[in-house]
Amino acid sequence: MVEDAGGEIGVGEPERAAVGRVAVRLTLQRALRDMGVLRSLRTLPKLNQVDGFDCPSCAWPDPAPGQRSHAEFCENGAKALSWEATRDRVGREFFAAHSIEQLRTLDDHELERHGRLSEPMYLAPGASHYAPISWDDAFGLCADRLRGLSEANRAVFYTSGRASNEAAFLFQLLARRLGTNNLPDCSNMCHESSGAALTETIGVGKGTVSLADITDHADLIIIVGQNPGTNHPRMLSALEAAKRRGARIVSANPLPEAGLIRFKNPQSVRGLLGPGTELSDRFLAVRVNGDLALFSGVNKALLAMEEASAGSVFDHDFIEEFCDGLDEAREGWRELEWSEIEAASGIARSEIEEFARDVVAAKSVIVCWAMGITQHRNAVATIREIVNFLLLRGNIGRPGAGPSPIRGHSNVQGDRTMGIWEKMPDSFLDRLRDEFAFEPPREPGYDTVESIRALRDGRVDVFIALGGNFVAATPDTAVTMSAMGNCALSVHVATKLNRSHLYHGNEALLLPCLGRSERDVQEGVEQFVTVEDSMAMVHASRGRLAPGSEHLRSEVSIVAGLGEALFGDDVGWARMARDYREIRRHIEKVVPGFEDFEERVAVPGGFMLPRGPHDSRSFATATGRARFTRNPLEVVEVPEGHLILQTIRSHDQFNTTVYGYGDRYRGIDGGRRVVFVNAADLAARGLVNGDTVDLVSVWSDGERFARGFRAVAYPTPRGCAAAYFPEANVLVPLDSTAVTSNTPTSKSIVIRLERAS
Ligand SMILES: Nc1nc2c(c(=O)[nH]1)N[C@H]1C(S)=C(S)[C@@H](COP(=O)(O)OP(=O)(O)OC[C@H]3O[C@@H](n4cnc5c(=O)[nH]c(N)nc54)[C@H](O)[C@@H]3O)O[C@H]1N2
Ligand SMILES: Nc1nc2c(c(=O)[nH]1)N[C@H]1C(S)=C(S)[C@@H](COP(=O)(O)OP(=O)(O)OC[C@H]3O[C@@H](n4cnc5c(=O)[nH]c(N)nc54)[C@H](O)[C@@H]3O)O[C@H]1N2
Ligand SMILES: [Mo]
Repeated sequence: MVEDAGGEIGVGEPERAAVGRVAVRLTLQRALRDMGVLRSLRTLPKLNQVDGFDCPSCAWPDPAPGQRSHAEFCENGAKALSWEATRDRVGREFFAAHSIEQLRTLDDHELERHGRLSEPMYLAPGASHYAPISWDDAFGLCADRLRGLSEANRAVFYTSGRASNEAAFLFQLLARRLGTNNLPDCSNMCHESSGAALTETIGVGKGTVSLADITDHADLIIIVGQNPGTNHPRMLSALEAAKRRGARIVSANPLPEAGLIRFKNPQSVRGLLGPGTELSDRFLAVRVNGDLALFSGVNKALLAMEEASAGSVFDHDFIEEFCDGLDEAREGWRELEWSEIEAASGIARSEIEEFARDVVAAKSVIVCWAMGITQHRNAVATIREIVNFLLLRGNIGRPGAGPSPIRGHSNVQGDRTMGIWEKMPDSFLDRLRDEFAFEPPREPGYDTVESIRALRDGRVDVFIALGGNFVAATPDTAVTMSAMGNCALSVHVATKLNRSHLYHGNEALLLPCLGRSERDVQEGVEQFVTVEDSMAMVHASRGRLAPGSEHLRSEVSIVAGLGEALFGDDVGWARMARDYREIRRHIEKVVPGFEDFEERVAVPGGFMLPRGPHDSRSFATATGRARFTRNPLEVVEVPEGHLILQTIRSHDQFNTTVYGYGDRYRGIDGGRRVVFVNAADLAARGLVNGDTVDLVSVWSDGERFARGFRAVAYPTPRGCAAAYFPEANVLVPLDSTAVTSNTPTSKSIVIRLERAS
């Protein structure tokens, strides 16, 4: 366990409104501190502009080109940018001065704070320090170890969602050319459950709405399991626009998040000086893991209204023409008891019925969700039930309606589109074969959890990561850390030093790459890359700053360099790395929806990928229809005296990147080892606000400990608790995953509190 260097933890009142003047001031302070005046002026105005670069923070879409403001970014986007564009560097002197052992004692904030990685580094077997290596030697060494594998499946290729489409496409090509589908990615821990449920029920693993559906058309927007004020701040402007024209918002969350309550838009006088905009019209304090019960309850209430009103609630024309499976689903709602729904959701029947009346009063409804829904054992069932809810009233494939999973990393959706998935369909693999004239492997590869098991059991020799922080982001930290030690070589393509670089294989490589904000010039010609946002818009991104060091290479050129060292010029690696248009020409042939890629991405704002349900109400499911499903109410059993713990992001982090020790909206300051618990639950254990406790998670294979947390009395339902990711990841058992999607259950861990010894 690493103590954080935050010091004394301060606890104040949680805030009731998000953004406002404080956010604007803090944004500028942070940018000036990390980047200085010139870099701030050169970068901030280019964030999310058509001639600029895609914000490296979240995947929220950009408004149409004419409608963008001059400052199309948020406090947390600016933090992500300043963090990347910092003037500090981690070079050979830094590594010579710090052993791996010393670096392991630093917390996540300190590790990254030292600055950008600035040259390739190599850790020899048994060595205590990373030492410089040339790019050619690094590629040669990696190719040599890959060539020496007894079989291709002993290599794993991990991707984090910041990689561009071009880099991701090359990375999957490299893995498949080698002969493996072992392509785990952060999505396995993120929206995999959404992809699984949506593909089964509507035939496409993505959301079906666009930004205008939210801003201009929806009558009711439901936000569940998502904290937009922190994680998708620009969403608040869209919600404000929706409210202005009379839309209603219902949100369901175990925590009263500031960004769900009130928004003070920094772009408007009313927001800066006035009271701001009230956001949620109805706030449901659902229990952690209670959403399957909540949506089953609303659907049951809608069914009762339908029957009481002689069939005026459901959209019969839509159901008749486009759906199947309603009879079975209806049976499920009939059999479900209200007492079970109330117990599991923590919401009274009367309130669920009122919510159902909001729904019937709305012509068009959108449901937005994020990790509060996807990281549970019953996640896929919950999302299928959300689809049922939308289908009942034909809320899909028309303006202002549909499912909207709000994606995490800025290009996580695009990486999937490009083939970063351990089980891409045969149709994709066939086109890959035809385009590059080799036979790609067909057997499914390892996802994230399977990769950890394979590492643990000695079935992996080479682990290569295109970004991310595998060791810290994955569950069961102690297991993962020791599993990494079993491989022969670990390789990380990264911008900043992190924990994964310190829990390495027998030898290790650190390959430093350009960030989004940096100019990418290949053989004298400036290149751009492309990304896809949460709502399937594909657009160009061009960095503006000079590269952080002369040794940095683009992700594309690193992956192509590995490819060439390994295979020579079989598929034209060098050509693709010289001119990214070559990669886009291949993407056009292999990935559906990218016809005339180069021309269409040249249009300011880019283009929207086809999505059957959105474009023409066509559903590419097993039956060719949108599918109602029956989802029995299964919830996590919490034994007497225990709590159900969810792990969340503070306002001052991006996943495992910790910008600082505060969490302004929740009133926390100066440290991250806190656990939020209902005051009555503390009292019931003889504890008070401010006590130091150990968190003990309970699983069939034994107990796991996270020690030394400050208990914070907080307004969350009885029986629920919350702590920050990644500090709490030690508590998540590797085998505790969602049914079907295999996503770790980071939002429902059974724990007990013990007074710290
Ligand atoms: N600034 C910043 N932006 C980010 C990120 C970041 O770390 N920092 N991360 C990016 C990534 S990769 C992702 S995936 C997204 C994550 O975006 P979010 O999903 O908003 O992130 P979390 O902090 O995990 O918050 C989950 C929310 O769900 C609620 N919740 C937890 N359990 C339940 C439940 O059982 N039911 C319901 N209804 N609610 C529940 C929590 O109280 C919390 O409000 O954000 C992206 N954007
Ligand atoms: N307990 C718990 N665990 C979780 C979650 C949770 O809610 N609770 N959330 C899960 C989710 S939703 C996600 S998406 C995963 C995130 O898992 P990852 O994507 O693996 O982790 P990140 O923290 O986003 O990765 C940060 C690192 O990425 C590198 N990096 C930053 N920018 C770039 C770049 O442009 N290129 C390259 N090559 N590298 C770059 C830096 O070195 C930085 O240290 O974590 C998951 N883990
Ligand atoms: Mo994510």
